[in-house]
Amino acid sequence: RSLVRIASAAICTFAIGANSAFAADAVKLRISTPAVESDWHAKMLTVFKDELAKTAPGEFDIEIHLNASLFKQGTEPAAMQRGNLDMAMISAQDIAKQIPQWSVFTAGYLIRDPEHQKKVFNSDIGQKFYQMVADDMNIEILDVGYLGTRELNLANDKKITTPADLDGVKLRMPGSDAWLFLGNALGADATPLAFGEVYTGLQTGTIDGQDNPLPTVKAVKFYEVTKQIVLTDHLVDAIFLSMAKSTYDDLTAEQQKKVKDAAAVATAYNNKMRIEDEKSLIDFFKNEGLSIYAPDVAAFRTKVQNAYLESEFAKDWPEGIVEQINAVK
Ligand code: KDO
Repeated sequence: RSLVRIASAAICTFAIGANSAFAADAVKLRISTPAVESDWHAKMLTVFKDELAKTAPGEFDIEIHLNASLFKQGTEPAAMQRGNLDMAMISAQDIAKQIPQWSVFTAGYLIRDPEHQKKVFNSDIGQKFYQMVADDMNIEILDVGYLGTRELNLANDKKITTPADLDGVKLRMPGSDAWLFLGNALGADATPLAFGEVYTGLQTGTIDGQDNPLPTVKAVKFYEVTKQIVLTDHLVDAIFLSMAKSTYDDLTAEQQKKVKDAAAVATAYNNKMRIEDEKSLIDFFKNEGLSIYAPDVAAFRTKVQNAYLESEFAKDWPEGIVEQINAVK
């Protein structure tokens, strides 16, 4: 293989100049995400790219496609599985469509905070669940990033305190069963819509609200078309920086290590920035004229946890997994 590489580099050098030799040999990595440029997980991809440029100069040619411009939200796992896409940031909800055990990580009020999230996925539990994704989906999870704690963000200013107050509220959720279940469990009428259509949906009134972490509410400017944020803290959300196994397995062991190390640097950057941002954003939204409500979180927690424990999803969870996750300190 290295002989072929040297030969192709030599031909390339001869044909189009010395500087192209590296580029011709570089592993192309196309990444697709619905994230907008100013959101931290989009910036995390740039950190990943910059880190590899330092640790493996000339070895990778990374293309980042934002705003779902390459693949629609939620179609990235299938694209990686078909060999049409190298990398994406996938959600537990995406994975749960193919691996039902993974729906445990779509449950509201289970993961307690970003630190708990990191510890769970770095533990044996995480390693076991990552292995399922490698075996059953042919996708290598490089690392977990904290997407943020999801809060309600509604177009009108009718005060929301308990799940009953959400009765009849058309709450946009991403389009999959796991997401819709969460929206309904909160007490709302969950309505599926792709991320890129949410701003207009709020503006035109086709939806009454949406849920996302506060840094995303800022990055996409949802505050321009909404009047309140309800601090339900209903899902400590994760995003998994992933690579098609077909791409990953073609890398040398050294490259695989560099890719994982770069993913760790990138997620650490994302997590730090996002956690800092979440602390300071309440004032930002207040200044933008939004009402910020502290609801009866215990009422939401009880309703949502019961809904999950009684759900069809829970039947697929590995025995004792909730207790094991709770026990991670
Ligand atoms: C969203 O559509 O609300 C969501 O937050 C779901 C996440 O899983 C993820 O796809 C995210 O959007 C996108 O990366 C855009 O920020």
